Amino acid sequence: MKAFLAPVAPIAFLAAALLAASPAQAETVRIGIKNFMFTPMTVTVPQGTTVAWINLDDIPHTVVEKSKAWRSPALDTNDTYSHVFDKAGTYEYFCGLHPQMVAKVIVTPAAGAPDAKSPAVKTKVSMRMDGPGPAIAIRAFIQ
Ligand SMILES: [Cu+2]
Repeated sequence: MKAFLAPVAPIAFLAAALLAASPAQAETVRIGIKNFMFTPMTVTVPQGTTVAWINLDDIPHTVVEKSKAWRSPALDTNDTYSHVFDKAGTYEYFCGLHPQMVAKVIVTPAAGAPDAKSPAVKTKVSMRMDGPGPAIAIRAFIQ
């Protein structure tokens, strides 16, 4: 038994080290898409949380932010889509294929978060609304 477990330890240590190195993405909250509903319909998470949606229906769904700041591709059964919420606020979203499917993510400010204190960083984070390209670049810059 020990022979099988031994190689796992260094990998677990590496995973723990990687998580520690990126505290802003330490937590992932999952939202199921089932019976044409996002479940739960409202989640409240601290800033920096990754939210992952999984489609549990037999038909495709998408996840689209209300102002279309971000959106998933069509998700087939068991497909997942993740978004990192690194700015506090309320984010309403819907399914682009079934617009009656609405839900929201409420992001609370993390204590000591850079954009809660520094106006300079706050300005940079707000540029995320420009589109996915700058969002990735700025996220990398902040981290
Ligand atoms: Cu849908």
